[in-house]
Amino acid sequence: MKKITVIVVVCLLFIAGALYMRMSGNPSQSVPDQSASDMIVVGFSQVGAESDWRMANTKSMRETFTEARGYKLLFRDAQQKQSNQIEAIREFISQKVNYIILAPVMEEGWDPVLKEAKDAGIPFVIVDRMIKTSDESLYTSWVGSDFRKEGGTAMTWMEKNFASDKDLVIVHLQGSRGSSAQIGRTEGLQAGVSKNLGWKIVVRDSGDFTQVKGKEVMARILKQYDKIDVLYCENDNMAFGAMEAMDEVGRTYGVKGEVTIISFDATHKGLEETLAGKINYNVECNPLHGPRVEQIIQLMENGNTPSKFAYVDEKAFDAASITKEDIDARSY
Ligand code: GZL
Repeated sequence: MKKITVIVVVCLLFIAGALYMRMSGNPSQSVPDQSASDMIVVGFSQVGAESDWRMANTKSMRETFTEARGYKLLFRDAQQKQSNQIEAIREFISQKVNYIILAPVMEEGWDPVLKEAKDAGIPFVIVDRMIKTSDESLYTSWVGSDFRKEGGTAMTWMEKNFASDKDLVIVHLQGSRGSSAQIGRTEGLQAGVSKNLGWKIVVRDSGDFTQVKGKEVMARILKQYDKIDVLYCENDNMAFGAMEAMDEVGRTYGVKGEVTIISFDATHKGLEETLAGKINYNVECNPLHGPRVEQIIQLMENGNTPSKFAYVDEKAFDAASITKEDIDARSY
């Protein structure tokens, strides 16, 4: 009798153990990797999570490079630090990924690590912002925005709405200094100001593309300038912060206010504020790069050479004409 009891207890313990292992998802119990070797391994070094635009960009890349679609994505968030991006790229090289994708936080300082990737025979795709390099062969392809053109679009709108000789007090909130987005949008404003002699940039400071910094910088500027005609803000999140700062001291802005706001990105929230008349003009910067980068990778997978540069089409939205349908029609 005793022997049977022991056997039954042992069997029950074994079944319980097996059930536990299965429930806990222990890898040794999970389904073996389906042809893991067939997966295209993509290492993606992302700038960070500093803005709504960046989150939309990350979402587009994550939705594109999924295992169900044949990819293994190694995603690294650099928290807006180039040193973290360089470390991530070296990790990708050591892991022998098939492709390295870089959204560079700034333009300078990439050649050494690009060379290491080239020496390892790993194709390099740059996305969003641009890099400065002494050897264009160090990367295969770039897809992103024409930031100088975005700034020019904003100037065209300003010239339609402000006479060239009108005395304009302009406050300039720049993005992360040294990034292509900041460099191009700043060049656009600079070109407009040098053409329209009444326009004056009275102060320029960086909000690093974040809402918190944008608010902090604008709060300081509001103490120094009791008359501001235009806020030229290099992305929506800094504009949101600047609006908070103006609300706190009772300064008005937008279509019915003192300060005309020009912003960039045309994120969902940015367009809602434009529809509400709080942002006067919003220049789109399209973040949906996932499919574009995949197209480049697929070309290379099939032995073809992708074009070196691909600019995305972008538009702009005026508070005077934007509709709710314009916003509802967009995927971010
Ligand atoms: C632009 C992108 C910029 C956005 C910001 O392509 O690099 O970085 O304008 C983001 O919102 O932080």
